[in-house]
Order: sequence, then structure tokens, then C-alpha cells
Amino acid sequence: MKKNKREFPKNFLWGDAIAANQSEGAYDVGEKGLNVSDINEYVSDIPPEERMEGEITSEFIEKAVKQINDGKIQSFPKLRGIDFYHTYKDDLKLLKELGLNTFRTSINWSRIFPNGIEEEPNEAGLKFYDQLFDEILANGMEPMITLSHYEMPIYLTTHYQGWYSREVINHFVKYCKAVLERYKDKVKYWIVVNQINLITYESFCNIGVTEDGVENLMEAKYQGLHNMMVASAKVKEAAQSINPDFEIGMMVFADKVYPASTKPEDALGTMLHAQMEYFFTDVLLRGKYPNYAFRFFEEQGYDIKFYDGDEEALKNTADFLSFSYYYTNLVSKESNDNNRSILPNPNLEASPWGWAVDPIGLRITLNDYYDRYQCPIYITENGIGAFDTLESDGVHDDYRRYYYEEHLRQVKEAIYDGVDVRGYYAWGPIDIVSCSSNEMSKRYGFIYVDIDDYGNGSKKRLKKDSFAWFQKTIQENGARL
Ligand code: BGP
Repeated sequence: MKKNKREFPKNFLWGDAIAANQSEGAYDVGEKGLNVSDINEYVSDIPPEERMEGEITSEFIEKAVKQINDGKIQSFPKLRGIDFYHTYKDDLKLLKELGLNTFRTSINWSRIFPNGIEEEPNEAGLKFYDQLFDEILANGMEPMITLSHYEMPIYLTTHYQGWYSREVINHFVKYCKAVLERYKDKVKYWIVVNQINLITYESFCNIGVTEDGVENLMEAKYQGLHNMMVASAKVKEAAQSINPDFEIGMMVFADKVYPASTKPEDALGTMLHAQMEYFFTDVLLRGKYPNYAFRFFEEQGYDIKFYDGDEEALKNTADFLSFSYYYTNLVSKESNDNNRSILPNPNLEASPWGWAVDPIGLRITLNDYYDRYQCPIYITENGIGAFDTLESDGVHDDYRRYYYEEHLRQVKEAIYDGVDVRGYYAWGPIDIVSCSSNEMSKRYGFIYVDIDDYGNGSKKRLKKDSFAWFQKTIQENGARL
């Protein structure tokens, strides 16, 4: 009888992930345009658990753009990031020392097409990524590159309503073709859209739809997501003819939920919630809308328009599934009725931002996805954001080591279960600006970066205690986990 191995495969990808918009800074260098993340403001006087991106109006966008153009940039941390645009050589050296054999980042769409609508790509932007990818490769890491990680040019949101507009599909495909062609000999692994399923929060950065001029915002967002999925499938088709060896992946935020009680009604609510999370993986990995989605849209009163050629385009399915995993939640019948919201799990500890720590949930998630799709899986984000304290003798982040140890143990269990996990990317190896709360204080790195929420600090990099632990874990290929 065949036996599954309780060990990480020899060619396992040990990686770390960041995104251009949270790290590069240099917002006005090389003719870059502003993007959807650049205008995210850091607001200090709200509690951590409420610091999640809400809806954004065009009034807010106009005000933010004006402030930025007037040079009042202090409260927009993503304009600064950690200055990775200028420090990437030294930062990558540290990541090489950490022992990574792969590194994930994104191409900042607005560096390549500053407004999104130009005919030709911006050479200065293309050159930057030539140098960055060369450096990643020179440090012995396989690049895994995200084409869209919340970096849509802001112009496409103010003039087109983001992904709600069909024209944005063409602009996105044009951008993707330009970079796939340019980097075809440097990058093999691509993720088309980061966390494509985020519809309730981080949704402006994901979909770029504002409340203005749309009758029903949720319907417009689902239409935007439909357009994004069609675009993703078109990019897959184009990529295949640019380089047949490309591996083109899709990515979701793994929103694992458990029933809030043993009541069958809550189990049903959980199933319905999970279905509309699977919706995105079902479409992009199976090539068509699942039947349950039609009932959901009908009951919500959303009319999602399919255009000529959409059904055919969606048949270009992704080569692999990748997901981010941070926490799990509970669902009851009522919470699901009430706009599919989620409830905290009293059995789990949560971070100050309310993200429940649930390593076992990662094993369950891996098995669920693999049972459903039977395709290669990459965990492209997993990590814990914390308030780290810089002491005179360093940052003692035992909680981070504990988090990774427990989660990686569950990855190993899933491998023993027979799941085809090909890679694991910790989020993020080096402190960067938080995606959802736009602060530096929510730190994820194995490397501390001396910058505060307002951009003050020496920018110095310093290894935290968890650095040595992760380095050893990679060296041993996870043998001691
Ligand atoms: C995901 C995003 C990342 C990242 C991570 C952690 O949603 O893809 O960009 O930042 O979450 O989130 P946060 O930075 O909000 O803690």
C-alpha cells in the first residue's frame, strides 16, 4: 500500500511575500501614477480591531489626491512604504541569509501604466522590475509575482468606476501582456489577482468601485468581480501563448468558518457562506459559474451581466490555487442572513486586531481545497501582525515563532493527509505598512524596520529573534516541526 510522507517535499518552496504598494514607497519616482492604495489614510484614534478599510467615496479620493499633490503626505504611509524601491538590494541580501528559495511580490500596475489608459507601457517602471527580478534571481530565489495586488491606477476608479467597467478588462489585459512578455524569461510563477474574493472589506482596493453613480453598491461589486474573473481567464489564455511554461495561479483569502452552534440552521448558514467563498475558486478553477451562485444572486436581487464571449473566456482555468490564511470565524443562520457577517470564536485567542489564531484551521482549509480541486496548492500568505517592542538587545518575538511553528506543523499534517502543498510563503519577512489599517505598528516581519506610523525613524533593519528560528526551520526543510 502507498504511504503518505509526514515531511516537506525536497523541492518545497520556502518563501516570504510582500506587495509593492505596502513596501516600495517612491510614489512619485519614475513617472509612477497614484494607485488605489496610495490614497489610504492612517487614522490613529480608532481601536486596532476597527482599523479596517471601509467604503471610499469619490469625494474622499479627490480630497486625498489634492492633499498628496500639495505635498501633505504624512498620513498616507503607503506612499513611503519602507522605501523598498531604493533598499531592495540590501533587503534581498537579508532574505537570502534567511534561506528563502522563493520570494513573492507584486508589480505596481501604476508604475507601468500610470493612469491605466496609456497605449504604451512606461519604460522607467519596466526597468525597475527588470532590476528587481534580476536581483531576486541572483540571490537564489524563484520569483512568484502578483499582477494585481491593490495597485490599480486611481484614474481607472475616478473615470471608469474600477472593475465595474468592462473597459478596465482591456486595460488590465494590455498591462498584463506587456509585463508577461517583458519578464517571460525571468519569472515562471504568476498570481493574476491577490485575494480576488474580498468583497466586504479591502473591497475598494480590490475592486475600485465607489458609491457614486451606482444604484446598488453590492451588485456593482459583484459585477466588478465578474469582470475581474473574466479578465483573469483572458490573462491565462494570453500567458499560455507568451510562454507555455508559465504557471498561472489564482488566489483567494481563505475565509474558513465554522458553525456557531450545533443547530442545523447554523450549519446551513455556514454552508451558504462557504459556498459564496468557494464561488471564486469554483469559477477560476472549474471554468464556469456554480449553480448555487445563481440562487444567491437571484435572492439578493443582483443581476450579473454576462457579455458575449464571457462564458468561453472563463474556460481558461488557472494552473494552481493559492491562498492567504490568517484566521477563522463562526457563522450562524442570523449572521449569514445579515449580509454574510461573521462572529468571533470564543475558543480561540485573537490578536489585538481581532484576528483569531487557529493553526488547525489551516490543515482543514488545505484539505477542503484539495478535496474539491485536486490541484497544486501554494500558501502564499500566512503570518501574525503584532505590536513588537524594540528593546536595547533586540526584538523578542516568541509569539511569532509560536504562531509559525504551530501553523507549519499543521501544513506538515496536511502533507501527511496527502494534500499537494508545493510552497509556503510567510507574510511578510520584513515589516511593511499594514494593508488593512495603513500603520507600521502592525508588524509581521522576521526583520524589524525602524519606521513609525508617520514615517519617522532611521529606516534601519534589525533581525528579530524569530529570524534565526525561521532560518533553521528552512535549513532543516521543516524536519523538526
Ligand atoms: C492580506 C493582504 C496583504 C497583507 C495581509 C495582512 O489581506 O493580501 O497585502 O497585508 O493581508 O493584512 P494586514 O496588513 O492588514 O494585517
